[in-house]
This record gives sequence, C-alpha cells and structure tokens, in this order.
Amino acid sequence: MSRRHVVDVIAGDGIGQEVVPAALACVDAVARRFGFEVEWRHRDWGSDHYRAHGSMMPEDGLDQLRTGDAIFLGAVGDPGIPDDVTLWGLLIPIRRAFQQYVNLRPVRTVPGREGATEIDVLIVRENVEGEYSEIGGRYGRGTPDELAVQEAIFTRRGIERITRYAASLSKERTGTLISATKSNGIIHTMPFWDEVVREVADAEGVEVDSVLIDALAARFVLAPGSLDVVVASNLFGDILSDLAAAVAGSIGIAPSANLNPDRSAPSLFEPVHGSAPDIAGKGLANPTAAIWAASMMLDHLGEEEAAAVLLDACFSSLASGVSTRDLGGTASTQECVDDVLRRLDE
Ligand code: GGG
Repeated sequence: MSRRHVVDVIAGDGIGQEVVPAALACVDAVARRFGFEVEWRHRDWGSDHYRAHGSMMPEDGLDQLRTGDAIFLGAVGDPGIPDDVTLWGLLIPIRRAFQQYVNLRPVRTVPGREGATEIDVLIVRENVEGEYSEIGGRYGRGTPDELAVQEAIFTRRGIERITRYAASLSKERTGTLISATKSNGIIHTMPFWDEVVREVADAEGVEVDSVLIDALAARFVLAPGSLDVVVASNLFGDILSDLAAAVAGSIGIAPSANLNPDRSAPSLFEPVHGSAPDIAGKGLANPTAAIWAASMMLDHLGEEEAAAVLLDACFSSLASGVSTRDLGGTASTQECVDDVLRRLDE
C-alpha cells in the first residue's frame, strides 16, 4: 500500500491564494514520482470567512485540523480587517493549540542572483510565548491619561525547550549559537532569557553568544556570513527573519515551519511573507517560499528524498534565471511553477 499523508490547506488571504496552489502542484508532482499520496483538505478560512461568519475559522476549526498529519498555510492579512484580528483569529491559535513552539526559518541566498549577499542562517524563533501575549489592556481611552500595557510571558520551560532545539541544530552545523537579547533595556524577561539559554547551551556543549538585538540586526546587514544558528524570542525572531530574507534578496524566498517537535499534534508550514495585497491577483507573487515550505513539510512527513528533489528543482529553476520581479526576473508565478514542474518531470 502506498504511503498517504493528510494535509489541511489554508490558502488564506491575498497572494496565499496564488502561492499555495503553486506549491501543491509541485508536491503532487513529487508524490507521483516517489509513490506516495497526499490528501489535501481545503479550508476556506481567512478574511473572507471572517466577513461572512465573523470569525477567521469555524468554532471547531482546531478539532478539524487535529485529525490531519500537517497543515499548509498561505497568508493571513487583509487591508479591511485589523491585523490583530486576522493573526489572533487563525495563525496564533493554531500555533498555540498544537504546541508548535519552534518556528524554524531558514534563510539562504538563492541561486541565480549575480552579486547577491551570501547568507545561510537558521533562525529558531520561540513561537508560543514571549512578547506575543494577550495580557494587558488599554486604559483611559480618549483621555489625556490614556495608556496601554502589554505583558510578555517568558517561562523556564519555554526557553529551555527552544534553546535545546536550537542547540541540536547548531551541533549539526558549526556548533556556535547566537542568542538575540535586549537585557540592557528589558530588565526582567531578557536577563532571564539569557540565563536559561546559557544554562541549556552549556549542558548541550554548544558555545553561545548573547548579542543585543540592535547590534545583531546590524550584523545581519554588515556581516551575514558570520551567522549560523540564531535563537530568538517570538518578536525578535519574527523581525530577524524578515531582515535576513531582505538581506538574501527578497521576503518571497523565506519559508517557515511551525513545529511541534513532540509530534503530539500537526505542525504547520507556511511562507514567512504575508498576504501582500498590493500585488495580489496579478500573478507577480514569488512561489519560492511556499515551495520551500512544502519541501520542509515533506521532510517532516518522512518524505526526505522527495523534499530534497523538490527543493533542488526549485533552486535549479532559479539558477537558470526563471524568477519573479522581486528577484529581478520577469516570470509570472505560473511560469515559475511550470518551470519547476518541468524539472520534476525530467
Ligand atoms: N504566511 C504567514 C503570514 O501570513 N503571516 C502574517 C503575519 O503577520 N505573521 C506574523 C507572525 O508570524 O507572527
């Protein structure tokens, strides 16, 4: 009997509707070649669902997703709906309910770009706590004394497990780990983060360097080749991964895996980029990040060979000069996908 994987697909908003079908077509092609099946369960969740029903996903959405092997998401975000509604109504509840505490974001210079800055970094973002918190509030609205309070939650368990994950990756690579901090300005959570990161790194036999986030951001721009594995809190990891992708050439090439390392619930795979309403529906979206995210999903599902072949086809297509506008090319989303599919059929 052939291997079969059940994947829930949430194309979501904007260019999610373009890059997701692109990536699924590529997965279907490698699945045929490597003799496994993927059952796609399409979910029409996102901002249109919100407009129609008042919620980004159905009430039992998480229960529906729990029965699958993985989740593939495009993008969330709509100019007509507040960003906190779209993010907290779909993506963040999934990350939290399924304990996807690792957000692994590889950023690498892709082939085919003459003179591009060399970068090959793994950003390991803590994905379920930290600065993304619902605790806080707005007070005295509309008065001169109006104020907002936003709490950040850092737990020993949360810092230990994300550092352990980053350390294990670091051991497979150069054995050096950088930790993003801001312990000079944020005087409770960040010194705690630094202490626990160091304890875990020492126990794991990995050298760790805690670097202030401002200096680290500059280093991403000025000396990206000096970086390897970077562990960061939820907010810092999010910012650094967009920055790293920009250094590599485009946010359109950065994939992301929201992992439940214990495999007690499905993991979620998505491009780092958002819904990009300015280019949505024009065939301009770069499908690289979504295809790469699909390759990470296949790897997670145990289809390592298919994952490698898919990423290779995507990179060799870019190397041959087929790329979208953001990378300096002239190809449409569909032309990029057709070229990858042709390579997968060879
Ligand atoms: N493809 C992912 C996406 O749409 N992300 C939108 C976003 O705002 N993400 C913020 C985050 O990952 O924390």
